Amino acid sequence: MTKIEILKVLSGTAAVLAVTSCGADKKVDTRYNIVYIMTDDHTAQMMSCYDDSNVQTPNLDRIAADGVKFVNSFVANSLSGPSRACMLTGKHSHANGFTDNSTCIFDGSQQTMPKLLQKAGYQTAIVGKWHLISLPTGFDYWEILPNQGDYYNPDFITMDNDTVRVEGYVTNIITDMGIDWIENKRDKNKPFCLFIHHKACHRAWLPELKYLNEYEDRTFDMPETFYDDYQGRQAAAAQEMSIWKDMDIVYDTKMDTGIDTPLASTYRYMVNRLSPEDRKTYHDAYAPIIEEFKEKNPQGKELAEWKFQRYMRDYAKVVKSLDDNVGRVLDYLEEKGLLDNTLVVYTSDQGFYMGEHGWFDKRFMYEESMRTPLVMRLPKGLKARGDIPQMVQNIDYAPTFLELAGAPVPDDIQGVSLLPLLKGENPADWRQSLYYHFYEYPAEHMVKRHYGVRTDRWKLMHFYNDIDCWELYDLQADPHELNNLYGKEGYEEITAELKQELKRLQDQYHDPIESKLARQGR
Ligand code: SGN
Ligand code: CA
Repeated sequence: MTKIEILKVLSGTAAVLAVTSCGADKKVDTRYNIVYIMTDDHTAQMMSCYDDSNVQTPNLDRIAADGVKFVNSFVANSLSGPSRACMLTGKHSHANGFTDNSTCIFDGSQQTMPKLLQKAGYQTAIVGKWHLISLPTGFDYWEILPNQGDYYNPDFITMDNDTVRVEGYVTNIITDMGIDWIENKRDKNKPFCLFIHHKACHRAWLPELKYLNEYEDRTFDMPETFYDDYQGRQAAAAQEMSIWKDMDIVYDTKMDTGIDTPLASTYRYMVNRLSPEDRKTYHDAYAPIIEEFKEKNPQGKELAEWKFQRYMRDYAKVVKSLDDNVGRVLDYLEEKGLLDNTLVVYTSDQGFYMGEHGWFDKRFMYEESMRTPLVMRLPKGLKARGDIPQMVQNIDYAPTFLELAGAPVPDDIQGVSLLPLLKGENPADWRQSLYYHFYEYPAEHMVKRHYGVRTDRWKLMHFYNDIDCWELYDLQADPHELNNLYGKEGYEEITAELKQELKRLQDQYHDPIESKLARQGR
């Protein structure tokens, strides 16, 4: 038997390739593996290592406990497709071309991080939600949900472009597919990067049957901004994502009394995917709640608060299955002896409103949706532990994974590698501001187009298109972003500084928005 030599070296900023020879002709590449788990719409308020007032997520917390928790983690454009494109390319939306969910098709011929990993000798795979319209490129294996996918007995698009229905609950199935790829489908001589992209916890929050009754005795605390009046914030006043006004009573809160609402037929289609037996279990769970709802017939604020509780409970149930499944991945990696050599990343495609400002959904550059959870379990050799305070963004994942793989990071990648932070370093020149740009308007939820800059303390935003409004917040004095300081006396200097910083970022990232607006006379 030939002795296996392991030559893992962390030199300078890059993890250097290690090859173990195992016999004369067989080479095993022992560079770090990457398991990237991304959920949909899972927000930090519903993850106990960030906020334990609503739910417990012991498995997600395990990742942070054995590694790091980024406490200032943000997206560049708070929407699914755009966020995924930022992550894959390491570039802002205008640069990767996927600016919104409704008009874009991802150009799969462009440079992406999975392609660069493949070039560096990695095996790559993605299972679950894709949402970029064109089929995946840069993956040795993929199996994806069509568009948003379904919670119950979902369809998947396979690599031979077939659509197959898989029996079961979507979060369990996607996890099974990920584990199956690691166990049975990859080339075990190569390091791998697996993307497990969950549908959970996207609207309309359909729980796994075994958790239908979970959280039903819980009354969640209402956020203090639930009855926000949007004073001084025109774009916030114009949105259509209010729990009270916009949540569909059948689709979102599952009160199917037989009435027709705009989304009732979509709801029935989703539930009818269950087998007759499972459908009965489902309806039996909601039947007493429907009865109580009919009896109480809540109106006004009572209805708003009732909808809030329903929303929180169903969302929490969906998170519970998700947490279980993240635990399954961690247990599997541990059992196979892979954990010490694997970076496990957990994040979401954006944050979400859990009643703050009275809302569900995301899109705005306000904190709840610009933020996204980000925790990492670190492999041996990466020494950081605990909270990481630096501002990071989803364009940073691509350069991080490339650097970890010892692959070159192309100059046109706009994100910054997080590897120094994972090594426990405190780089003196870390970024002091973040750029954000949201485009999907006019569209569902009617959040106006806007871009802006966020620093440690300040946020400046410009809402444009059919509106021309600026907002300025002091995040220290006003963490809930209720008091728009733009144009108020005493804030001229900070406004000018932030406008300059915004221009610097737009120049750095080559976002043409200012010149476009100038041409339109704005
Ligand atoms: C669907 C949802 C919206 C949600 C978008 C985008 N409506 O269209 O509420 O904002 O997805 O979400 S639904 O009636 O289909 O549920 S994203 O996370 O995929 O960007
Ligand atoms: Ca999402």
